[in-house]
Amino acid sequence: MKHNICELFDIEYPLIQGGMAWVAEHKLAAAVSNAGGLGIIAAGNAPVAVVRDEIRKAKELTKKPFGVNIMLISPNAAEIAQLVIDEGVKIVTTGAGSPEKYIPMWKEAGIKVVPVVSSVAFAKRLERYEVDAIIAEGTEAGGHIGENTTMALIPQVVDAVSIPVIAAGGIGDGRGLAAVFMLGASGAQLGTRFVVAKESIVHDNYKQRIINSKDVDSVVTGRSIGHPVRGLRNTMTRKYLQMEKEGVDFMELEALTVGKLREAVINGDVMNGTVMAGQIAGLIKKEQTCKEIIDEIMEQAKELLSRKYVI
Ligand code: TUI
Repeated sequence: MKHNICELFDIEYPLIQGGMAWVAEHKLAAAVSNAGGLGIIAAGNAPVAVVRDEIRKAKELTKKPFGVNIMLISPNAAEIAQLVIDEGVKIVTTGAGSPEKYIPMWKEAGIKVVPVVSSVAFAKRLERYEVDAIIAEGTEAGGHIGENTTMALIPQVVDAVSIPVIAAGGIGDGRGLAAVFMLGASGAQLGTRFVVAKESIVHDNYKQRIINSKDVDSVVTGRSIGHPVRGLRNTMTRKYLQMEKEGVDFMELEALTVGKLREAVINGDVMNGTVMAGQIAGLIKKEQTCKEIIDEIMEQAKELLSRKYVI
């Protein structure tokens, strides 16, 4: 294998937990890191003081490395970019925008920088900034997404850059991990599977909605306005899609979603809130601890990768 992300991040297994706003807080991140993966705290739109507190609490729960995800469209992104340096965070992942202006200060501070991208062009652009690895995310992922599928995106990004590529989007078990290794990835990032982890603070209604979902249950809202977001179908997505079809303007559609992720994740309103989840939700059948999830994925992937295939 070309790259070893376990060495890069000083972790045991090549598995990263996605930086999901509201979901990826310190307990989940610490549980993933303690189980040998790379736990991530998502800053989302949270104020700096909240993220600082999350980082400090995670440090109390684990001595293993963990990262912070910075959502670049957050109004607090610049302050959080500085906070991760002040708090001695070792790894930063970014999403929903370009981290270019922050990369020099993070590199200077010795932080490993790992942006999430959904296209080859953006991966190449960021490689020139000497990022340490790239997370290439397919359209199967939950939340804010690009157009390419993981199957098509990963080999193209792998061929275009010489840094490690971590695959995301549509990976939920050891078969997914083994498959993305075959595509040239050096590891995988999983979101939806960790939403239903025992250590996840997500409301039980949200977890049950994922556990009970089928392959066809996710929909993409906001495509027509250039802001595609994948989530599970409900009253909210039906209303959004109807308004989108009627050509309602960007601001009005955006207004419909304000505060709705929190409504579902924290308050459990899975009908009127935004239930972000990936296409792999249909595969997830039970709540498990992060350790059970990671051990199961690794065992399954190892068995598959040791098989002899007939060609
Ligand atoms: O960031 C994500 N997924 C997210 S962010 C998010 S926050 C939110 N969104 C809507 C409603 C409420 C909350 C939810 N899900 N994934 C990583 C990712 N980033 N995928 C694609 C990108 C991306 C998109 C545009 C990266 C860069 C980019 O533009 C860069 C440029 O400047 O061209």
